Parts: sequence; C-alpha cells; structure tokens
Amino acid sequence: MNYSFPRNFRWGSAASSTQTEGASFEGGKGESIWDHWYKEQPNRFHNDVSSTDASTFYNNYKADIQLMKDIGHNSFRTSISWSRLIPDGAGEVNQEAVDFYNNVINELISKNIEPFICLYHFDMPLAMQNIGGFENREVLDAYAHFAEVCFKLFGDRVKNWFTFNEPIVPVEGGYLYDFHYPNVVDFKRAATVAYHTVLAHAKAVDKYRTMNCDGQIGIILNLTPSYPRSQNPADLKASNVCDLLFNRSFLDPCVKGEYPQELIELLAQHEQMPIVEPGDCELIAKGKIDVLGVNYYQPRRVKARENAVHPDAPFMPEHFFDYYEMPGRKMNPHRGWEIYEKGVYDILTNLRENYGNLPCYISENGMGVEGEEKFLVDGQIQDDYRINFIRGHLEWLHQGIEEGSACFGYHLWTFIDNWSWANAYKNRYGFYQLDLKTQKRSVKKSGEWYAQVSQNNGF
Ligand code: BGP
Repeated sequence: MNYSFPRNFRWGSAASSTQTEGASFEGGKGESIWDHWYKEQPNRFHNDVSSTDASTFYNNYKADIQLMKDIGHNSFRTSISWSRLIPDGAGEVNQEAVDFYNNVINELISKNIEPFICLYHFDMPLAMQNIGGFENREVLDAYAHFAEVCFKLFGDRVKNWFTFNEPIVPVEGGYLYDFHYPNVVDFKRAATVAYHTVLAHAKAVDKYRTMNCDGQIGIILNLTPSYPRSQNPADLKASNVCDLLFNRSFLDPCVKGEYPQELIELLAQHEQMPIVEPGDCELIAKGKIDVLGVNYYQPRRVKARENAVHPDAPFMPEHFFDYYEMPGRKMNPHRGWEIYEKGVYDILTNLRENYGNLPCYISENGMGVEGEEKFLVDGQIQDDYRINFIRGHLEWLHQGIEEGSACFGYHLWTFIDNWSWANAYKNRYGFYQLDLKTQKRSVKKSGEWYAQVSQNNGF
C-alpha cells in the first residue's frame, strides 16, 4: 500500500435530507422553499423534476443504510429537514419526523456507521421565507430553536453536528445569481443574509455549549481556493477579494470568532455593510467551532478585470475580478468543471498555517457526470474516471496529513445518485447508480473500489 491513513479515519459519503428523502408532502412535513419554488416555476428545474422525486430514503432508509455498509462506510452525513421536523419553522414539533430521524440514526449506529448531522442544507421552511428568511432576525431565533430541539432529541447519539452546509451558496443562489428561491439579485441583501447566517450559526453553537452537550459542533464550508492568474499585484488583488468574499466571510468568524478587517473595510467602502446591532460581535465570538467540514470540487481562478464595469450594472462580486481559464487545465468534461487535485492540499495547508490547524475532514468532494449511462458495461457503470478523481484527491490529502494537517476523514458526494436542486438529476455523483423509473440502486465500480480502500484504510 502506498497511502495508508491514520487510525479511525472516517470513510463515507454525504447527502442531504431534501436531496434524498422524497416524500416532500408526506409524514406531516411542511413546505420548504424548494417545494414552493417548484410549484411556481417547474421549468427552472432540469427536466422539470422536483425533490418529491428524490431517491425515497424516507421510506427506504433501512435498505440504503445496508448499502452503505456494503461499501465500507464507517460514517455518513445527512441533514435534518427543518420543515419536516418543525413544519412551520417555529411551531410544533412533528412526531412523525422525530420517529423517522430516530430510526435513521439508530439504524446507522446499529451498523457501526457514525452519523454526522447537518442542520441546514439550503432548505428554508416556506413559512420562514415568507417572513423574510435570513434577512429577518426573528428567523435566526427560530433556527436556533430548531437546533436546540435537534440537540435535545438526538444529541445523546449524534456526536458530530454541523450548523450549515455551504452557507455561501444560498447567499449566491438566492440573493446574487438567481439559482435559488427567492431569486433576488441585490448585493446588500446578500451581504445581510450572509451576516445573519453567521449570527444564526453562532446562536446554535452557543445553545450547544450552554446545553453542555457531549460531542463536537462545526460548520461545513465550500472553501474554494482563489488562484490568481499571475503574481502581478492586480491579479493578486482580484484573488484576495474573492477569498475575502467567498471563503473568509464564513471561515474567519467561525474559526476565529471575528471578521477580517479587510472585508469590513471593503464592504463599508462600497456601502454594502449589513446593519450591525449591539451584542453581535460578542455573539459571533461565541460561534467558534470544534470541527470544520471542507467541501471541495474545483478551484476558482481569477484575474484583474479587463473592462470597466458598466455604470448601470448592479453591484456584484464580479466588480472586482474576471474569471480566468488557465491554459492546459484538466477538465471534467461531463460537468464542465476543472479538476485540480492539489487544491485539497492547499486548503489543508492554509488551515494549518493560518487557522490553528483545527480538526477538519473533507465533507464533500466528487465528480458529477451528465449522461453517465453511456459508461454502462454489462449492467455496471464503469466509472474509472471517478476512481482516478478520488485517488488523486486522496493522494494530496495524504500529503497534507503527512505534513501535520488535522484531517480525520473523507466523504464523497454522494452515496446514491441524488436530486440536486435546480440541476435535479442532471449530474450523477453516486457510488450507486439510481434508476429513476424503478428506483433500483446498482453499485458502480467506484463503490466497489471504495469498499476496498475503506477496509484497508488506504490504497
Ligand atoms: C454541492 C452541494 C450539494 C450538491 C453538489 C452537486 O455544492 O452541497 O448539495 O448538490 O454540490 O451539485 P451539482 O449537481 O449542481 O453538480
């Protein structure tokens, strides 16, 4: 074996409630923004497929957990749907949801699969969005209450909690780039939602601490490194702004308990600062995490802007940079994303050198493939490209650990091909192929390979 991993290394995969459960209108679940947006604009979803058609985990969790076991999972991350547990977001707890999540958690534990539970994966209850979502501070309290309910109900068995998955994405999707509901395009409102999400996170961490829970709590961030085209100061400035806006806007407050001064100055200079109320800074300082989940798919490459911004254009992050296509970059042609395995090592090194080397794991990494049926041979998807992708990233992850990074696990996105927001079933990521008509799950070559890697704790 060339790459052997530390003892107790966590091998598994990640998914989320909305993307796997299905049964969106069953079991007493309330509507989320996804149920609502689909009703309003089904055409915004790839092939008009809604999350109600997600892969039936709600009814099928037992068999699915056995499939996890079959490919060597010792850990699995999913999320608790806020609108399933508390249908109105802030009212009564739904007992059918309590039973369902208890069953899932107990089933995982009985199979020696450690549950990693996230509290928010893009799925705002509609009732909460109707009063402004994370623009409204009342919703932060409702979220903190939801978190407290989860800690009380499941904290005796769940020891790894995550407040948010990729909190920058609902900011980008919902308030900047129009790929999530409520489809607003407004930088200042986006900045407010991002800021309030940090406050909501801190409120949940604070609850966790005051309840004296026996476990660890963190957040999952998509820490896309921002690489400049060159070392020219203008290119460096462009990449630094990206890092501030997209990475450090969450990483710094969650790990260090405070915002980078440079980010505050940037927003103030452009009149985009959210309203800071008395007590906010003290609250943010209480949101420091024990553990960080890192999602990494592709690098962000940028350069200085080549043209002036149009005077009537809405103020956007792209005010500060242009995207850069590096000649000779390696691509995943099936998703149109660059593959840059060393990115994982660069993230770990940054966390080690600048963020106190806090315990972390790779909470998502993966390769989406559109039209993956074309790789079917004798009934099995021969996804050697995915095996190479995972191997390449694990090699760099291993290098990071050798140099002292506190990385304790690797989760692939995802377990079974799943429904992915507006992209629905366009890009397939799973260890298991899903037949959309029959819901049949079939292990891909990568799933079998991963079982070996997990069993040998390396490759
Ligand atoms: C991540 C999200 C996941 C998942 C994945 C794949 O950023 O955390 O929820 O959707 O992206 O996305 P896509 O299907 O758009 O390629």
